[in-house]
Amino acid sequence: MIGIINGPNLNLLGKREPEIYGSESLEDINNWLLDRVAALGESGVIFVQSNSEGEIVTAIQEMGYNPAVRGIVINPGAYAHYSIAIRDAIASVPVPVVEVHLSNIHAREEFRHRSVTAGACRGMICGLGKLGYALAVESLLS
Ligand code: CA2
Repeated sequence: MIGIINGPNLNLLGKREPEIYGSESLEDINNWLLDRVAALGESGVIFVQSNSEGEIVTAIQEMGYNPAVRGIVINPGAYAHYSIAIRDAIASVPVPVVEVHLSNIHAREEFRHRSVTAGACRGMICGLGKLGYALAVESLLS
């Protein structure tokens, strides 16, 4: 089982700013990812999207202490840039976590250059669009 967490505003994917985030919806990306995960021999995926910091912390804790979960992929959205609570939650769970950003946060506004959550993760992928989620899953299963 793999957990996929998407943070604030990612439910709007495909509706605005396609030049930055692409034209696919989060549901499109999640369906594409399900096939990619199945191709890697792992059938179970838990998807969570939340606009709320506390709900994301709870999702990390629940997935992170679920013995069936082999790893978590998280796109914390803008919380990556300032949420110590999400960083602490990532640091506190025994399962590996990989952070993903659709856009290259280093090529954007300066306030997006720093991720406070990435330092608690096994690794971080940014700028590769939806492929980043699949590569993150592959790394967690390998
Ligand atoms: O590149 C990413 O994946 C981000 O995590 C996306 C966040 C942003 O705050 C991070 O700096 C980088 C924002 C997601 C907002 O998504 C939207 C999608 C469609 C329309 C408007 C916002």
